[in-house]
Amino acid sequence: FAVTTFGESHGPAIGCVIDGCPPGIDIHEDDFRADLDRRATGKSRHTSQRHEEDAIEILSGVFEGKTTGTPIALLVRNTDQRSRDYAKIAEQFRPAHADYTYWKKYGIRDPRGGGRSSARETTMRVAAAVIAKKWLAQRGIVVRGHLSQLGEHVPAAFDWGAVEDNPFFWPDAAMVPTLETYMDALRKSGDSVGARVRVVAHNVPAGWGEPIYGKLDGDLAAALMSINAVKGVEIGDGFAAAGQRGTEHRDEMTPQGFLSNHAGGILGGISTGQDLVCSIALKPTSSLRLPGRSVDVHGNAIEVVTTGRHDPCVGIRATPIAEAMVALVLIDHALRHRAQCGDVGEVVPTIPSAVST
Ligand code: EPS
Repeated sequence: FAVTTFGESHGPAIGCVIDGCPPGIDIHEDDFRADLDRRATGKSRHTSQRHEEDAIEILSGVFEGKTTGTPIALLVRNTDQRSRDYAKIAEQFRPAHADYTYWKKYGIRDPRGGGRSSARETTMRVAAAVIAKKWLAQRGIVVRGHLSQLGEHVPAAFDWGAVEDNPFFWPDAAMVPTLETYMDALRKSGDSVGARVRVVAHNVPAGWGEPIYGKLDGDLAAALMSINAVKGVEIGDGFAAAGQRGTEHRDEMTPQGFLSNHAGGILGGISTGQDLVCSIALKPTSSLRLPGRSVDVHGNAIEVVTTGRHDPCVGIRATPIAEAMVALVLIDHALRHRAQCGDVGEVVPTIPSAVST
């Protein structure tokens, strides 16, 4: 299950091609709406106010509502792109933005909006993953995520039921007013802030992943790190493992199942049958109204001020994107496992105390 995307933020359209999708999956254009809306800009005052329709057109690989096994091409036409001042931006590098590295690598870039490096591109990852999530769900596998840190704020309580009821994907409903006030003040200040997103995949069978080249955690790390603005990936306890004792970190086993889940559901690059748990850290958005020192394409010292429609925290919209990357890796490994071992594996019972919230 291989996905590639194409398109620029202010070009005519963005799209993706999916190769190796199993045949016979029911897919209609309406199926994409929910996840694309979860990711979209302009759904609350706390995100970019660009209003895109994000309407999916299925160009190939689906006949009479079912995938045919041939390459699936999906297209979304950009409808709210505005690039009035890009001549100025074209000469400047925003500090902490990919403007600089694209220029250094290619010597040319599309400076309209974020061009190819815009988070707009993640629309198509989410779209591709709608198909992956559907196939996984038919096997009982549910991939879901939530924001687990917004700047200095972390949830004081946890309830999956709260996550979809606020614009932050925040699992603690009582804290939402605090976050609203925090984001309003941040937006007014012109600054931005980082965030952390956690994703859990429930009912992943034991056995997915290859022992060395193609470890499940290695592929997850690569996929999650490929999301714009991601600076860190953790599996299970992640970096906290560096300070733990073996007796604390190990997940003891009983005939009824694992007693804990510090591993995040992966040992030796292969899924254990525990819940798969991973987190990403996203950096603060680099497009800021507050002036920052930089250089232009000629090497002159300049001061950069970025106007336009930007997210004060890209992490707020990253939950569906992180879920999407996890789902894409999981379906790929499920199909590889089936090719080698003959089935998609068996779900291991987990005792309730080790089920991840
Ligand atoms: C983004 C900058 C803004 C956002 C965009 C993400 O777009 P641009 O400057 O390219 O017009 O609106 O988000 C989207 C359009 C989207 O659909 O996610 C950036 O720099 O990443």
